[in-house]
Amino acid sequence: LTKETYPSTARNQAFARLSSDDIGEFKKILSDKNVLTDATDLEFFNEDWMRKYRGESKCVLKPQTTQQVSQILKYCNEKKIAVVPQGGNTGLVGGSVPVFDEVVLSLANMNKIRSFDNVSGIFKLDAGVILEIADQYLAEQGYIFPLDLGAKGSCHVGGNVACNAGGLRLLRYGSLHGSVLGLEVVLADGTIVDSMHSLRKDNTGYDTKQLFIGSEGTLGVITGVSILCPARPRFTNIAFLGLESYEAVQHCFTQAKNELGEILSAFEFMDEDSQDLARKFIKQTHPLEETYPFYVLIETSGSNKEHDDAKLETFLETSMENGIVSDGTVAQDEAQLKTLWYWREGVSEASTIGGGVYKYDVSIPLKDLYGLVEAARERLEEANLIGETDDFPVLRVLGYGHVGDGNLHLNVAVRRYTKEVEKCLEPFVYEWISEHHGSISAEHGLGFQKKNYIGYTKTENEIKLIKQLKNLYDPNGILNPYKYV
Ligand code: FAD
Ligand code: 2HG
Ligand code: ZN
Repeated sequence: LTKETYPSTARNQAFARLSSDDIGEFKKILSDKNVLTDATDLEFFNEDWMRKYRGESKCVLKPQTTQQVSQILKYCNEKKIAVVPQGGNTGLVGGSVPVFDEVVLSLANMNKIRSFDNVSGIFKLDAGVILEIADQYLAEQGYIFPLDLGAKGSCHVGGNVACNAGGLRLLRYGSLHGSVLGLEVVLADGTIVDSMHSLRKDNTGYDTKQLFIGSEGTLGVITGVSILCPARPRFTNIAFLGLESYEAVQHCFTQAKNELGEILSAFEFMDEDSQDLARKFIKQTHPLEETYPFYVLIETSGSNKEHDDAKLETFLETSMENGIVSDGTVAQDEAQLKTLWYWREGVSEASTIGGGVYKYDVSIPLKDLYGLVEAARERLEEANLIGETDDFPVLRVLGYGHVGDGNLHLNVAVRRYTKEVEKCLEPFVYEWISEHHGSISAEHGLGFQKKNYIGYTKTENEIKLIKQLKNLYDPNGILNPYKYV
């Protein structure tokens, strides 16, 4: 985004500007090498994954222990120094980077696995462990992390919990609000709240950890996570299907639930525009020879190969016979499994191919879900903003996502960011969602991008409660300011 298109916000002058004394204090708490002030070292931490939002932080702190996080926050709270907690910096709503000169508190050096109980499946780890590393550790023990997403190679489990990430297997393992059993959190004033429990059931009053799940760094810094992990399924199948209509996608979902039952572990969809950009980005032969208006990726996971294969075969035969599915392919080995997943997971990155992208991660009741993509496309066409040549700012409107969870990713791929495109899409998209009883954020959070739009989903009294909680836990407002609270 350029100055002209960056959302307008003013620096809060109540926050102190960082002095050399402050840097000296940070160096006393951490070792010199964990206090970054060199401009080149700061670049990664100041800019988000989409290279869309950029801050001007002069200092990144990389604590190695919870005690150090506590000392840093206590100091910053007393001095009124604003702080942005940061995990792997893969968030997609501009929440993980500073807006002005906030200090970045990176959890990257808090990356130790604390314990794993291979009877109960309860896993305790530092917040800065990379999701894929956590899952690889579990794989060796016959278990699986109950969350998977395209950014697994960089995102942190603490970052996942902080934005209540959903991902590719929520359909099977549910939300982090269910699987997280406990957290270790440091509050703005440095207080350490330890609830790293190993209990599935605990009804002793308010479940305070839930407040931090999805709080996006505005209420406290998560330093430890205790999470219940399921046994790793031994056999996985993937089917990649072509369908003629969104109606057929919905029928296909009903049929998959009925016929695949307990082995269904993912149900994802992509439209042809999203696959067309993926073709240009991936530069390999598409899994299906012909093009279709819609594609569905189905994953099954179970413990008995013959049983799972037979179920999938019956499902495919029936859905082709009754015309729900027009064409399809099934992965024959591990390599094909990964390739087929890539045609779905790769769409997020492919959407940036033109130069920029407006991303809307939304929940909408299933019957209306694709209607938003059609409405956005029509509106951009009417405004003469979309076309095949460089004269038009918009390249393509894509619809894909976790349709099994009612979660659509509407991506408007652009050649350049312009006020015209933004005005055409916002608040139109949010109004449309509100009218159709959806949520303006399904799984990515609100961050900086959606900070002015929370009212399209939450009621006035809900917002009041959020503000009251923020004032209680962080009265100086030092944690992740300028974002949604
Ligand atoms: P960051 O981006 O660093 O931070 C995200 C937010 O959490 C920020 O507000 C930050 O301040 C806060 N935060 C981070 N760590 C902490 C902490 N320890 N304590 C307190 N606050 C903290 N999301 C989904 O839900 N589903 C998907 O399928 C999905 N796929 C993705 C695919 C790609 C290719 C990419 C780039 C992103 C995807 N995302 C998805 C977005 C997503 O939210 C994340 O990738 C992930 O959950 C963020 O983790 P992170 O460690 O990178 O957090
Ligand atoms: C996905 O499901 C991610 O691929 C990213 O949540 C979606 O980039 C997006 O809009
Ligand atoms: Zn997603």
